[in-house]
Amino acid sequence: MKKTRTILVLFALLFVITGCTTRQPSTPVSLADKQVKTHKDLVVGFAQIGAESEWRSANTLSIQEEAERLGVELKFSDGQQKQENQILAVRKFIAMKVDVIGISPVVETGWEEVFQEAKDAGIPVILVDRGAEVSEDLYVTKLGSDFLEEGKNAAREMIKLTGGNARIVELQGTPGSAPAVDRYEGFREIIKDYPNMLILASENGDFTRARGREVMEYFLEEYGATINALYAHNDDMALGAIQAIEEFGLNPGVDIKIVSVDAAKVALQAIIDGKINVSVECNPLLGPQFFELALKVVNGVPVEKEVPSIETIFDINNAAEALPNRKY
Ligand code: GZL
Repeated sequence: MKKTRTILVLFALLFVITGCTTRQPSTPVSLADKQVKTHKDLVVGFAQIGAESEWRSANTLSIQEEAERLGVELKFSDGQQKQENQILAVRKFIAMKVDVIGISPVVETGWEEVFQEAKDAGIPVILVDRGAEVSEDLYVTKLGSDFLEEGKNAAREMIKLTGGNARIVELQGTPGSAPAVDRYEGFREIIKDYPNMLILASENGDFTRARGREVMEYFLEEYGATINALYAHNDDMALGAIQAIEEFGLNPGVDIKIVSVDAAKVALQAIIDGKINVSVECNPLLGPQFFELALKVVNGVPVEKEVPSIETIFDINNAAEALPNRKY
């Protein structure tokens, strides 16, 4: 009897030491067990491009207002459309040991080194709005629009407006920026099948109203009334071009059909006034989606590599209805 009891005690001891109990094999630590952060715990660095357009200002406001609403500590930097300023800002955020870095890269190239520094520092990078040509392990996710599709939609609308017979001038966005590259490509992908959709000239308007006006003045000096269509990569350049067209003595939206991108309030008003014919929406209100992604990333919740924003196409049929509640 005594021998049996000794064996049982030894057996029980064996279980306790090696953990060989009847419990399930050890399960990975679940999020519920981890110290899960909330928005109020977050410190986020955001390297914004600048304040070049209505779209950008609305994008900035959306990010700042959402941070305020959620109680996120936001370190915000305005790059004034210079890549070197954005790189400096990312390095500053790394030194500050923020939890997440958000950035809208002004151009697609030149980010490998500084994104690698963020990765080495263990700080995740989220691309917001514009993309970057870097290896996919250097950023966690990209939130924003499909610029190629925006360019294709702009071309489809231009074909409808001109019956496939147009002499087009194009105001491009910032050279090397993802929206400019893709809107340029997308537009051509569609019109290549229409032999009478001719692009007379295409120049950089840098996404600003002032440059859009200057370049349109140049186009009008060169081509005059032979121009019957303008494709602008954003509304601000289209609005600048409208000033030049009117000064030249032509009717924007009538003599020269105008298709632009962004669908900011000012463009919807210009559509109602008959001066812009179509604006393809590019939604800048990315604040809520950005901070939702940031929290997931910090808490180790898997996120998609690409998160699309939802867009509409505005023309004379829907602009008036949308304008009163338009946030940007
Ligand atoms: C597009 C955004 C572009 C807008 C412009 O997502 O990057 O930059 O179309 C802005 O208005 O300047």
